[in-house]
Amino acid sequence: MQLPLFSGRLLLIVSCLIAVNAIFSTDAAGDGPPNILMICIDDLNDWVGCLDGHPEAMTPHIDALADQGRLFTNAHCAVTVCSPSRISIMSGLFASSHGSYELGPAYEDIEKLNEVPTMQRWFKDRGYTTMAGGKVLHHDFGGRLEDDIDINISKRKGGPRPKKVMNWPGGKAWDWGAFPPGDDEMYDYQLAGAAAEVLSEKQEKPFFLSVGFFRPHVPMFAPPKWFDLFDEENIVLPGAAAEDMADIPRNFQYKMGVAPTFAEIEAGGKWKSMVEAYLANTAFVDHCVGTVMEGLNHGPNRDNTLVVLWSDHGFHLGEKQHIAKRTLWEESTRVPLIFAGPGISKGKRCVEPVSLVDIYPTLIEWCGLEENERLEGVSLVPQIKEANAAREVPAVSASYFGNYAVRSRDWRYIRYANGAEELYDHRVDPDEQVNLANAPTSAEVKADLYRWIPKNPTPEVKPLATREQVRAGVIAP
Ligand SMILES: [Ca+2]
Ligand SMILES: [Ca+2]
Repeated sequence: MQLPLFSGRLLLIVSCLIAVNAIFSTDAAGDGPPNILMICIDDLNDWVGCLDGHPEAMTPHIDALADQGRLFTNAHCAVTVCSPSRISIMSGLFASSHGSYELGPAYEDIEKLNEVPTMQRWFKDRGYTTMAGGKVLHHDFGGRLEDDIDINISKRKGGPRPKKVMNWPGGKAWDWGAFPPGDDEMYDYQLAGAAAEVLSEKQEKPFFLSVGFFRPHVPMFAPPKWFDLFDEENIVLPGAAAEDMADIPRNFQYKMGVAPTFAEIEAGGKWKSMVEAYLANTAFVDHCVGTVMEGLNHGPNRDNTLVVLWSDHGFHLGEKQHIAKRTLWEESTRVPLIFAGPGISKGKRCVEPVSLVDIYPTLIEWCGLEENERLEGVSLVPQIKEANAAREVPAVSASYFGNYAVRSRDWRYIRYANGAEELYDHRVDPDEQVNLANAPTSAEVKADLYRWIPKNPTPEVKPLATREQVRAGVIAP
């Protein structure tokens, strides 16, 4: 049916245009609302120069970005594994609301998220062109989310890998080494080039570009030149004292079987080699960040683009006798989080505890978009404007159903599903070596932090298998 002039539909379009113009006019530069460049990194812990996690970390581009804007030095993921961490970031909800703690199911298959728009969708519905490439959501934007992204700039992620095992036989996931010969064969590097190209062009509408790098996630293959930066024999190893484990309660990490154990890596004589590979892969991904930033800084969008960089969770390389992720200690939860762009003062750091679920409400507030009332994070705009702005809410992380860590400015409190506890005072114990949970003087601080642990969480969408229940300490081995 042909619509008559000034029909309801046309009036709707006209009023939408007025609304969009109203947003445009709020921008000081008069160029419209800011674009968003979101750089997502996979499994990057605090081994970046600006977070002082490892003395040999070589991350000049991430450090430069931190110097340009606001580095959050006490930022933590919502769940310490890829898929649920990213679902929390993109939905703005904690796992206690969406119920995902493992690698599946995908966002679009989670019932509790049926009516919950991704942040990309929220921006798209308010006038933005959405572009994405690489690993943003763990399972990509599939099913009903397919339309959330207007333009896919690169779908490849993770590769390539050599035909033969180089250092660690671990099926598809595990292994590491100097491969392939050149950067241009790396999918992350190709993605960085595609993103830089997009950023070097003037876009008609404001854009939200999500760029998801896969390294330093395993398998840790990167070209030889990145390994050449480090000396395996003399590499600095993290602290991994066995006696540190003496005051830790029985918890799921005793039965963790997802990654090689620390004992296996050490017995295989591969600890130094693995630490070197992680540093080399991190240096490589930092180079990719630099390529993207060069595209932005030499293009027409530089003065009207907000950059946010995050990693989905941390990574152990021996600390607490553990390899990889999924624990509730600082190594697993702490991540780089940086906001930079016009209007953000340079080089000041925020030490308040913040969560990756805070990104969604922050971007909405910064860009002046309509609020999304479902969001469970707290906007970081006060801390972006003034690095010392106080904040009451701590960062809460989860691992498997019913296990939580609460990180305040000074403390980490961990409570496992079986009731076991840990408490660390970061003012004097940044490596979390002395568990104060049973000290009589800890009662007050524990009670204060316990308040933030979710009390009636949504049941897990994919119930734990028996093996995982054992791991989680819910049932006996
Ligand atoms: Ca990850
Ligand atoms: Ca200890």
